Amino acid sequence: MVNKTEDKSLEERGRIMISLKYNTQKSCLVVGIIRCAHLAAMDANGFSDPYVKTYLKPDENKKSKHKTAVKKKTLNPEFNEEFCYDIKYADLTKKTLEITVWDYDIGKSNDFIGESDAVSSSICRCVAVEERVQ
Ligand SMILES: [Ca+2]
Repeated sequence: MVNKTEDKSLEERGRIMISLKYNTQKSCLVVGIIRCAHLAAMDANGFSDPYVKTYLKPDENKKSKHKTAVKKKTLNPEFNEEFCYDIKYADLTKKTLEITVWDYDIGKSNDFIGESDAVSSSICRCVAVEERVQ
């Protein structure tokens, strides 16, 4: 995993806690979006309406796109959602997991809050990792 936490020159946009597990019985990668903390405020009221999108790439059909529910008016959302990706264990090293955080807006396009460092799915042996959003 790329860890840029020491790099203070990058503006911090918040933190995201995720979990990565591989289920050998079902041959699937289980991506857990647990929570975010200290997200950037994108709305005039000083909050955001955050949700998280996950994407296992490369993926021509865009079938691997998932998103969590929107949490209204918070900078510290709790999601506790899991997404399963059917993939052979041996193929994990060919994939990259992209995780982005967005602010939901009514009537206009949603604002991008941040993206975690690319999480290589080859680190799926990790049970839980904390990633910085930037
Ligand atoms: Ca909003």
